[in-house]
Amino acid sequence: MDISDLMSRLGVEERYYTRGPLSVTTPIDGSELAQVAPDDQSVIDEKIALAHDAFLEWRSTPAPRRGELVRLFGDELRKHKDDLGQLVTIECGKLLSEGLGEVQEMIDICDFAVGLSRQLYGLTIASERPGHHMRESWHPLGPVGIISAFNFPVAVWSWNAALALICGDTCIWKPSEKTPLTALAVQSLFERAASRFADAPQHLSQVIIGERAAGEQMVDDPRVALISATGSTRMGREVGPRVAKRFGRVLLELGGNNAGIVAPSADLDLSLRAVCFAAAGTAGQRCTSLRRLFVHESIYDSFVSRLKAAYASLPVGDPLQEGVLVGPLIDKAALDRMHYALDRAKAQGAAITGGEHIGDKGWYVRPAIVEVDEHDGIVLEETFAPVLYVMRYDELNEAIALQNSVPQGLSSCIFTRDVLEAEQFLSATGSDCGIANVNIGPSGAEIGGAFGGEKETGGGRESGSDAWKAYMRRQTQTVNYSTALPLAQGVKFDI
Ligand code: UN1
Repeated sequence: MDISDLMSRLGVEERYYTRGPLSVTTPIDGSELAQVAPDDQSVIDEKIALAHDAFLEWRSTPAPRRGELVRLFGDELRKHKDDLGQLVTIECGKLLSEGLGEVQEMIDICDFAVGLSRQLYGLTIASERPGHHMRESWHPLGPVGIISAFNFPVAVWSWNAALALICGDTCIWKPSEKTPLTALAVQSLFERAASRFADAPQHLSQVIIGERAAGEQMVDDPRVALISATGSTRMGREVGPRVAKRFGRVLLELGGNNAGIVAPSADLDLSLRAVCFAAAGTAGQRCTSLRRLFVHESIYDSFVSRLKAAYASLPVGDPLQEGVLVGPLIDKAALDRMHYALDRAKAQGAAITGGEHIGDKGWYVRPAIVEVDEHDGIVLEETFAPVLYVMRYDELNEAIALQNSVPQGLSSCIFTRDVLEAEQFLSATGSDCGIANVNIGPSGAEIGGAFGGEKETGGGRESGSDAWKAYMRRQTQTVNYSTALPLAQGVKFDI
């Protein structure tokens, strides 16, 4: 596939993607798209130094001015939405509407960040001492290292970068080695925006191209104040302790094993569509993809047979083609992991529908429905593929307990028209996930909410709400505007 026109419209010079030992392929047909050169240790060191120097300047640019840069970047994204969206599809294999949707998500978070740049509110606090004034202020933190995954190659970076930039931080991005081209394109658009911003320091945002060692170098560097890492729990388990060792900050958004409950009163047409999108959409490669489904036994047989029929008719194929709903898996390793999961399920006595490898180019599969009796074994693991484990339930409490009984805690949902059930699901004794939805699948979140989850999902929150606070440092300030020196808690120290 020739991407040179696309890359040139996105402003990426040929030398960045036509030479180097790292081959970039498209999952659409497995062909090579480009070759990129990894940054060596000294280049990475230099980029971190530049990000640190840029931070020292950027932190004193007023926040609403910083917002102006993000606004200009949002303009570039609007102008290049079609090209960047197409490149996302070519590089990671999601549907074209999803590639475009991802760029839309970037535009949305830019808009959000621009507004936020005038709302980085602190607090005033009532002091117990006369003539004293207490307040809490938020200050820029430092360079932020962003690790992103192949499945959302640009949107997840933008959640972090747009907030970090308006918070006065600078960014260093280590994209997935499977998707460096979209990162180079975004970097080029960002540089265009920065060139239109009077007095922007250079090097506010940079990309590191490389494999695992490149990420490790960034993670271990004490100049990088925050590491925001999105990806597998395995990756987070390595990143977390490494950053903790140097007392850096982490924001982890890791794996999910997201469940849905279809209750007796559910709108079954709506539930069916939602389940198909959430479990088979994006070829099951969202961290929020639906992986486990609990269906009430009174509707199980009719609902699951409709689900199987819908699955059998899902158009699988080239994600650039109109009408296709399921694109390819990212690579052969993903296909192997899917087959491994299905083999284990079979060994557990599951009944499997679908799951076949389709065609001889790219890594296409028929999404699989796996009916299991026991909520155990492979069902407790996240497999990044369209595998949906389906189980019966009798009592809502029991379904909620099972949904919560996995190590991950990202997203969850219930389909019901019974307000008591819906509220129970959302209550303190309901879903234990960071995201809980009613009559919506677990995936496809908007940027306005805080995004992330509990337990092995890592606890971090990105994107909306007050997630910005992770990118700033909090300072408690006390000012004595009297001539006396009263001590807190009534302590006496008269000299
Ligand atoms: C991810 O899969 O890493 O909720 C992020 C969603 C998207 C983000 C997913 N907005 O599906």
